[in-house]
Amino acid sequence: MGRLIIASNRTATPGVPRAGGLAVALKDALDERGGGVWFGWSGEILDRETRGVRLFAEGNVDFALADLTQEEHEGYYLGYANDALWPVFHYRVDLARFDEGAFEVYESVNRRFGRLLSQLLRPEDVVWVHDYHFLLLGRELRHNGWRGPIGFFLHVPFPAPEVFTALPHHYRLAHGLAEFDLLGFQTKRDTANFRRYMVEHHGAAVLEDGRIRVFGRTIRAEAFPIGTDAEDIAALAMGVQGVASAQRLGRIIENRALVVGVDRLDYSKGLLQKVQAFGRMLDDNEEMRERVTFLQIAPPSRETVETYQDLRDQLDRLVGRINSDYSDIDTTPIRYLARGYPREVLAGIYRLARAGLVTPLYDGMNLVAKEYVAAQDPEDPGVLVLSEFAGAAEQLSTALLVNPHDTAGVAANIRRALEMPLDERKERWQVLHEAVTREDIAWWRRRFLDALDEARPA
Ligand code: GDG
Repeated sequence: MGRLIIASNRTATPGVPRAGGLAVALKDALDERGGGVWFGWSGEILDRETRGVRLFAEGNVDFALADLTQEEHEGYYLGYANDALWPVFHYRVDLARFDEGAFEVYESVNRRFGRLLSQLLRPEDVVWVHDYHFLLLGRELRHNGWRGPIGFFLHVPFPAPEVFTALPHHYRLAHGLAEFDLLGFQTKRDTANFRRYMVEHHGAAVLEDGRIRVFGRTIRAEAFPIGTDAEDIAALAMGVQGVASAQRLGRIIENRALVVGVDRLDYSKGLLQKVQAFGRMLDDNEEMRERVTFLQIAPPSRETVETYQDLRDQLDRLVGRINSDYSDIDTTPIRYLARGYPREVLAGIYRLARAGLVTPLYDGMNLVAKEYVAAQDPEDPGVLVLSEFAGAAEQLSTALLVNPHDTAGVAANIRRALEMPLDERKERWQVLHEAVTREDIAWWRRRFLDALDEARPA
């Protein structure tokens, strides 16, 4: 079996213990195959271009890291990936900026990284590219003569063709995507969008076995819903630190039921709508005001981008308004913390929370939903309130599924979650738990790599 070569914008940090999740899963994948390379951006931004990659060996895995110049960071990362692709892939064409220069830099970084990566490849290797930063990396590897298998996994949604085509360069991106042999998406919905886009805009033919014939190539596109490290989360929730954090919070909130949300501070996560819905629940249900408290953890991301600063300002104001309406000398309805916490603390809090409120406007998967399920006490599980627009909704159908734009509906479901009888909570949770533990992160990576081993270039 050849080595596994992973390419992702950011890699795990060589030599530093991993907290869990994707970083551990990909490192396990590399180890399981007897070694390989994890290639990506070092996180360094330099004044001028450096040639080549820096290699760090960790056991039989090499981390190969390349730096970006200031201009590359602005055009490729901030400009095209985060300011054009991220909003369009999350159905926010209104927030996208289509800057010709940024696209050119995106293309040139993919070209340079493709060249650097191709120098590390050996004939039997298998390449696995991750996410929207590297849509053109497959094409660049082919330009550099690579004929072996290349898989691609998209962590964010693939939007409906009517939205994807808003990207002025979608045609070029489509050509790039067709150079991968296997395209993995989070959901059936995303896979269908991709297939429809290829058929309607590029005259693709879908073969009997589901493969797609387009631009003279035959490729596979399938759903590989990403999972979480469910057993680890459960163990953390019951571990010393998890229990201690839950006890500490439990003392503060006394006998109030806890509703919890954990989201990066990003407009795709529907934070404003969620807080509005919680406020609406308090407006509509006087008796609940004494009985419930909402903890929203929202670590800031992309803080230099204006849209993210605006979101932060709006959220600060909205939470402030609701708290000033409903706080009392000894109570605060919403605890909103714009910072991150260790995984152990999150796991303990998930287990304490009577309801998990995961209501993105659009999300590739949403791992918080799965982590919340994994952390519950089987004898007294909390209820997951989940957006129907999170990829996770395809697997987690016994959650309380909500439309995050429907403020009254979300408010009603928060209440329903808090009042749900134990039998129903258990029944719903058992189905969710079965899905989350069976289709966990190890299952995801193995399924993808098995499919990639079968998908030889045609
Ligand atoms: C992208 C896609 C897809 C959050 N706050 C803290 C913290 N987290 C952890 C969560 C979870 C992860 O970060 C976030 O994952 P999500 O899936 O919720 O969302 P994105 O960051 O947008 O990820 C998404 C994912 O890729 C994987 O394919 O599911 O759809 O958008 O694991 O627990 N972790 C710690 N402290 C925090 O404060 N330690």
